[in-house]
Amino acid sequence: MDLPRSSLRRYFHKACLALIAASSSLIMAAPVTGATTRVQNLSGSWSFRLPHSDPAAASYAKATEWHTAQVPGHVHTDLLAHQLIADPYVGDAEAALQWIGNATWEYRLQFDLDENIQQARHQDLVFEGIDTFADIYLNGKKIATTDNAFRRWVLPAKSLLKKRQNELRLILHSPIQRLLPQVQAMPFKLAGNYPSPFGDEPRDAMTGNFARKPGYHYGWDWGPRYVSAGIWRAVKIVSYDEVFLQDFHIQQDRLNSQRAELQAKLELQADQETQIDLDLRILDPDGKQILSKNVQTQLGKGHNQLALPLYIDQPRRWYPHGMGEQALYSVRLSIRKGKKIITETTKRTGLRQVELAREKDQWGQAFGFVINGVPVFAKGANVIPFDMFPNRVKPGQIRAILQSAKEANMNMLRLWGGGYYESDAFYDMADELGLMLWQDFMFGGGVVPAYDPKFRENVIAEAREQILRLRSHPSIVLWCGNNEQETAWKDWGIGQKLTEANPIFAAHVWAGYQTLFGKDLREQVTRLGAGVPYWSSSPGNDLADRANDSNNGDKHYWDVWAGSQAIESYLSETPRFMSEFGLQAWPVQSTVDAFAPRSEQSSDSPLIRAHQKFLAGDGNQRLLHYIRANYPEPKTFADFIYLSQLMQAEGIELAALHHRSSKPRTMGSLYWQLNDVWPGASWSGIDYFGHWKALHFHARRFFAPLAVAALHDKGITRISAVSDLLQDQALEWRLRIMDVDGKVLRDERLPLTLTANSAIELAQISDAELPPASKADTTFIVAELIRDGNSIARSIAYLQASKQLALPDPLLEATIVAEADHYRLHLHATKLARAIWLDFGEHQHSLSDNALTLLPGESISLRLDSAQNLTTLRDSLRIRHLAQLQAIPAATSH
Ligand code: BMA
Repeated sequence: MDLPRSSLRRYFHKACLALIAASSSLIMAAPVTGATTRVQNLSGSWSFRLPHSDPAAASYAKATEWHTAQVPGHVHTDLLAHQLIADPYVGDAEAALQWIGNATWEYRLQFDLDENIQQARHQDLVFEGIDTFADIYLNGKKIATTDNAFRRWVLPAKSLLKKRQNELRLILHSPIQRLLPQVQAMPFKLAGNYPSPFGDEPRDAMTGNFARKPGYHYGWDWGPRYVSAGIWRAVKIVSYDEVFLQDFHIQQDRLNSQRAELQAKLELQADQETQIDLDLRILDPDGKQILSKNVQTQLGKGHNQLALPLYIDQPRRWYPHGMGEQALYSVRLSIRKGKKIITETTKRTGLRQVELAREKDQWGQAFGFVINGVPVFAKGANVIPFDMFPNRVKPGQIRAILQSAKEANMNMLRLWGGGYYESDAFYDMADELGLMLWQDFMFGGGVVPAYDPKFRENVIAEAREQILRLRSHPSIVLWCGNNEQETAWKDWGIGQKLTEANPIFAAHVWAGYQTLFGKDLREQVTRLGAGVPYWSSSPGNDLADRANDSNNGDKHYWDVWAGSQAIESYLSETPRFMSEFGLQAWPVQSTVDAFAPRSEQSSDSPLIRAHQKFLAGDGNQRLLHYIRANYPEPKTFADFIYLSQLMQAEGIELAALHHRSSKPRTMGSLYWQLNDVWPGASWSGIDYFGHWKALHFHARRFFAPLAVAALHDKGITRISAVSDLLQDQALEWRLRIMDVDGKVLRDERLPLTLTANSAIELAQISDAELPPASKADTTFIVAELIRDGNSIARSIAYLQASKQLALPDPLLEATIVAEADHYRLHLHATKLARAIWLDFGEHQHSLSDNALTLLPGESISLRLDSAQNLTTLRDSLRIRHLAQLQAIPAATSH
């Protein structure tokens, strides 16, 4: 939806310039460069070693020598770079690498001060992130101790810095060893997450919940345990003279299609009273300057807050993709003192309003997002970290995955709380791509010592810094206290068990929880979060009695998978907003090949099991349980990969289509999970290397703006049409009842006016009323939406489980032809070709579609991109489909 942007009128309201001089307090410095504010980057040639005094030194003597280190980085990746350890992602390296998390590490940098900062009046050493417990020494003097991987550390260093030969040294303590004594001393323990199976930490004294460090480092049910340490974000010296810009923010006071009322808010530190010139320019989303203004103002000594009102008439508002444009304005600020530039910086932001709809209605209490006044059904997935070692994540890797999310018609991602607050690049891309973000604070599960005021203070400082860093991003639409901590306490027996053991301590723990997640974090978000709503826990109902309630608030639904219930149970669960549900699958063959040789690929081989992390049971058995319920038995590991992906894709599709059909009762469907942290089995739709599993191809169809759902359950096929578009659609819908050989038993088309932003049930067809010639094992129902004569959405319902279908050989014909700069793959099926999967062995390629079903007599033409020549592609094309596993012995089917 393009908004009118003619007659832009704007002005700068000088009269309302507010100037408040307050007392001086050290606020985290914004990363501003240029002019008298200058930055020396201290990333680069660091060294690291295992100190000789560490108990591990005797066994790992080579690591006690100084080796070059990468900063930002992690000790695991530094050790790997020097081949001091095996690749943590290959084979079953994990157990043998646990000593690293129990050791102390020393990092060192020698440096000269850049010439242009030597005379600066202020020289601050800034660490953007340290994982986690460090003592920092500058030129032999201890200048700080750190205890939170999610915070920045700004350390005034002028008095210690020399022109030449400075030495910066960090001792990084083992997070386990640092916390273990205090945890072991507790008479009653707090429930943690996943105990280590490797013996590096006692199972009854888990330390992870006490550390402000990425929770997933301690092992999760989709990733390995690598309790890493490192200087994981940039290090620099920020120098300045008499005035320093600490924060710059564009506050949105009022916004509608007519007008945006904004304020440019500045926080400045001044050594003494002084006069400065501010130059502010606003560039519209096309980069055209729409405002330029100079203001002269007086700063008081110490901390100064400035508020400069701004107005934009007929603003272009930011929308999630699919609803409108991703309009982004840039505000350029230049601060001068006389002729001298103090600092120059640019802030990019989008103008949008976000509300969390919480109406009480006939079902309970709603949970849904309203953007610029328009209710939006959230479609997407949960995001986990992109790597065990964040320094390895390149912007291109993030972009490929976020782009894939957009391509699959997702409009929301939930950044789950067991990882870390993402890089600026991540949020910039989400703004550009129109992906709404549900941002958890970093609490992944279990119970934290929120009753400890020092712990809370540390979290509040972290929250404040992160909110200030991220509040300009229009993509962020929710701040959420934590993942699953409330439901764990209330529903998983954790609260009850502790109450039985020690009611006073339990009450203390719960009171701490309520203070941190009910009050402290809410206050920070309300005060600093630029109008973004706060939600105390997912799943939850904002601290109401019941935490994971289908009628109120958001829901995590794990009866399917964790509870082993049938996939059809998804159809009996109609939440207000489904923020987690999931099914596992193995990644594509080439990804499995990256960590295990073919000879080791079987569902119970040690290497395969090392990459199957589901810990609450046997993951491969759970996969087999779900495959066996619906599909033929896998005979080879390749079958297992194919069938696990098919089961995952069809299961999630069933749930997501049910959620979408239940709009407006249900207003979101975020499956678990979008991406992977390493190559292995998991709930992801995209694997570690960025390859789409069958699920992601399905997601592009089941999340399409216009969709049709034919959902068969208990002898009835319910057909619904869904539209996320904001205009009514004049369509037709087509219903066919046909068999696997192509015989059509019924074919009807009806006109359909699909109301904007709605879902409607079109028909209910019971098996009993199907045409007499129908047979349960060969007949199926095809529902389609038709626009201008073309099928734009399709859903197929089978009358019984796939393994009971009599699928014929579809007589597939495939041809590949070369076109200008790519290839085309033509496929034709004479009979029903169910669940086709195309690949080219080890040859890298990209196909415009995959994981598809062709109706009898149907053809499709796919774009194929590959660096390989035509002959190689023709020779290496492998086509899988379901009938192969049912008709032909599987051993010969791949
Ligand atoms: C959810 C998440 C994760 C977990 C996933 C799969 O509850 O919050 O903690 O990885 O389940 O079990």
